[in-house]
Amino acid sequence: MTDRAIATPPTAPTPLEPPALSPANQAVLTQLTRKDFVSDQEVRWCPGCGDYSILAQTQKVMPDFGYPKENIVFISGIGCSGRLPYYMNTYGFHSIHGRAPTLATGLKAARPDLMVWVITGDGDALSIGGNHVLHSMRRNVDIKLVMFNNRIYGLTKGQASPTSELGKRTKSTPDGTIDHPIMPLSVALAAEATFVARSVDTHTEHLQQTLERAGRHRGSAFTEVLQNCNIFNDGAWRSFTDREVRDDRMLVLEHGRPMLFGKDRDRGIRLRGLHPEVVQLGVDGVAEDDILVHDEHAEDPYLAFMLSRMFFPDFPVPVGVIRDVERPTHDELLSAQLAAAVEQRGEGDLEKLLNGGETWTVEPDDRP
Ligand SMILES: Cc1ncc(C[n+]2csc(CCOP(=O)(O)OP(=O)(O)O)c2C)c(N)n1
Ligand code: SF4
Repeated sequence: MTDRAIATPPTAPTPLEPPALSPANQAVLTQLTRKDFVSDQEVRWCPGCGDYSILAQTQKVMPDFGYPKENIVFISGIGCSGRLPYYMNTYGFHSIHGRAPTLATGLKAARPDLMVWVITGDGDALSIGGNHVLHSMRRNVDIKLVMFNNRIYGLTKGQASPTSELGKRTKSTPDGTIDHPIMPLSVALAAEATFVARSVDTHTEHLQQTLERAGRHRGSAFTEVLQNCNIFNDGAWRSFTDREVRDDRMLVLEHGRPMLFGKDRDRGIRLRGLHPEVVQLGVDGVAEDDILVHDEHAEDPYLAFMLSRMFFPDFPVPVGVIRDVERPTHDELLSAQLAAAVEQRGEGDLEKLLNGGETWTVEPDDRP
């Protein structure tokens, strides 16, 4: 083995801990409320947009984390969702299209003590920024990525997005889109995100709890929020999120509890071979013991992937935490590797590296 042998990575990340503060600053922190996270900027979303609710819930959960405002950063790409950092009274970047995870990766590598949130849309995250989202997740960068999914490009006035349904007529697809839509949660799981969840803009209590869970996760946290763009795609999720139908058409996941749903919690999800099926308790001898029990910490992602594929009208739409597992984070691995390199080879010298002798000349004869 050479001295460059693969280092043993630290086992599991420590839960996200706020930075150590003096008692005086700690006292100030405990008094923070939602209002402290509201900036003085005028909110410029269309009246009735689902973004308002996501902003309000985000501001509401912030004091719970015990982080000073100065240690929290919101980074966005381009789109209506991209305006959110202006409205948070924290540090923030409104970056370029699809690149928020990239900026967040750099920031987290340089300042692991910061709590970093990435705000993105379905187009920003899955189309323009698909590559960047993918790699931030597989690296387990400690960022909380919240993707507002309105199934449309809002800011550019209603073109089809990667989550638009097949056949959807939009300004960019006047005869209906011919592209199969992406399931964002499946993408996040395939990309190895260590936390994957879904909530809805109008289900405010559930959204608040989900953001709180995402915020406490150490590692790459992907949260899809089903959001209504009332101007260009009104009612995209209404068929299963409306108050009158949601109990029957949504499955609220809880760790360790059977996957039951319905107003009377009398329907559930059972596994038949490799496929889920909806069953009715008491019919054909189905009992609660037959119903799948949700395990968000399962090491293998198979059932989580199954949940990520379930959708209305064939299935109730799962919401809540689909997966929450531990893996060393990117910044932990990077810090450990840097420390080991310095110990073995001493402090680096950038000047020496740049002016080092390892250069070569390409001769005309070398060309193929
Ligand atoms: C490189 C690049 N491509 C395209 C655009 C145009 N553009 C701006 S916002 C946007 C779509 C945003 O949609 P989404 O991410 O779903 O966010 P929403 O506005 O719906 O919140 C596009 C295509 C751009 N600004 N830069
Ligand atoms: S265009 Fe749609 S997503 Fe954008 S602010 Fe207006 S309602 Fe919201």
